[in-house]
Amino acid sequence: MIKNNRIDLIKGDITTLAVDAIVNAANRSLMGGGGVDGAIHDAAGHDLLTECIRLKGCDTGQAKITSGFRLRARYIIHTVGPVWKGGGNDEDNLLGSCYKTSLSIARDYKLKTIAFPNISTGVFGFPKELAAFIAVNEIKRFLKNNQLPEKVIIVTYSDENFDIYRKLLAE
Ligand code: AR6
Repeated sequence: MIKNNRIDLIKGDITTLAVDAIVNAANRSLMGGGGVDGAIHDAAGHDLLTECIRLKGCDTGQAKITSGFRLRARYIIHTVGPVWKGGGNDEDNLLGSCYKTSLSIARDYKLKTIAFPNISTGVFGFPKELAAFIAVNEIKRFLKNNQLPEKVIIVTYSDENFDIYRKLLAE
């Protein structure tokens, strides 16, 4: 684990964390899927799908909150990252917006700890280095301007992403 003031970096399974909220890298339907989304739905149980159906989807770059159900996390903030289409389709801003809107929801719910996966870097194909650069910039900017959340945990799942973030956070 690497600690950088209010940002921690870990490698592991986000579904196991005892934090106020974990962020889900969902799709616009909010009906579940593969990757981290599938893992979160599996771990939280079927009641999560029932609550997600009531939300009637979510736009790319936006976020919606649900209970954490059977997770150790109290809440799940579902955000929809952009699908990478080459970079000319506002992908950077939309990815930044995922971090910003998720952090805003956490602040409005007065949450102290929030854990993020590496949104869009799996099935959605966003280049990993660029995604990490955007994530760290947005998180740092938000923390500078807000007292809550107190702590952001970046959860990487691969050695490759862990190394990318470790270098970025050391700068
Ligand atoms: N804990 C932490 N990170 C994980 C876990 C886990 N348990 N499982 C995977 N990752 P992806 P996306 C990492 O594909 O690119 C789904 O089908 C993974 O290694 O989950 O935003 C949705 O329903 C990668 O670095 O999300 C959408 O349709 C990161 O999580 C679509 O995929 C994100 O990979 C979203 O694609």
